[in-house]
Amino acid sequence: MTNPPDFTIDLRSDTLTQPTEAMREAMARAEVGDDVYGEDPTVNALETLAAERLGKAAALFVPSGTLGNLISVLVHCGRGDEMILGADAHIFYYEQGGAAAFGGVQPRTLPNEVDGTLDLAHVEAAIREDNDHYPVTRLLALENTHNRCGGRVLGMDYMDAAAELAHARGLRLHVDGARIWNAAVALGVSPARLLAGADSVSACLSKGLSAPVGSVVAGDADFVRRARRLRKALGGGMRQAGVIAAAGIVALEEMVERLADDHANARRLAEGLAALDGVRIASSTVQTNLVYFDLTRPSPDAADFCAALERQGVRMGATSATSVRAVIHRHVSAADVERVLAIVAEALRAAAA
Ligand code: TLP
Repeated sequence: MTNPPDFTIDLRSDTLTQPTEAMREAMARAEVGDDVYGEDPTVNALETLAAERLGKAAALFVPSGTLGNLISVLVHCGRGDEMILGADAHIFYYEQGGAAAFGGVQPRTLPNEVDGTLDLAHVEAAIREDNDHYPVTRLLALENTHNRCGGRVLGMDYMDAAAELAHARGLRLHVDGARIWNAAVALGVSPARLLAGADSVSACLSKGLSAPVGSVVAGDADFVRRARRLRKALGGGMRQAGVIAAAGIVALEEMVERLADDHANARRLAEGLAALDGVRIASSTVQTNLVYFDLTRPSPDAADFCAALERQGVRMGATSATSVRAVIHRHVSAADVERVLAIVAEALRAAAA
């Protein structure tokens, strides 16, 4: 029996990031009030800052990305309305069908292209005509960066074209921008510009930006007024939430630019993986901090492979029988990436032996 390793490099998600010292200090000194009365100055400051960064008139602090998406969809759609989104969208794939369960919203899924986009000709064809048989199509939802499509970035021209199509046909555009900060850094544009055509966005503070809790949703004043009512109805009114909003302010002010380091480490990981026998990855498609790769041999399956890595101190997530996700974040250094590559190479050798 070999001893368990005395380190863990945890690549399961960027949600694992811990608050920084600056966040903890800001949390300790945060001025607070009852946010359900709109009287928490720190929450108000975060919402003002987030609205500005996202280029919208107003923003609302919410406990999670899942709640941010749910609230946004329910503001835009009534019961029986239809939303168009990708079959690999987080909203469709990972949110327990919340919009259908709690809002009676029918998802109309289209296949995601490998780059995370939806073919706009398919979108156009999926928009319902006015007909008594049909539901009313109200919403197009995009995801940027796209998680299940490998953290791919939807570019500015595509975002603009999607917004133009949606608006020309009377639809709203919601963006699940859990990692919109990564998309903006990768493109070298502001999130506000990237989201210029979006009617709403849900953006996470607690992923690569390292805040302990929270997301923001942003849109026009009417959207945010209705979102605030829904947040309360869904149990998301949080009273002295300035204690956590304080960390969100630090996240927006100090933690966005450094995402470029995560992207560089992710690229290095992808290139190293591409050189290994038993792995398939199109490393040139790794644009941000998510690295998905496939195992090319039937055995072990991805879950067993991850279990073997974990015994060597590396944690990744199996996303299907053959595919694995590794997420780069603030607690993963360039040296850690090299260590991970050596451990993966060894696990593959051991599996092939
Ligand atoms: N994603 C999580 C898991 O749920 C898969 C992760 O580890 O990546 N939108 C996108 C695109 C997301 O990736 C996530 C979280 C969410 C929304 C939901 O955010 P939370 O976890 O704050 O509800």
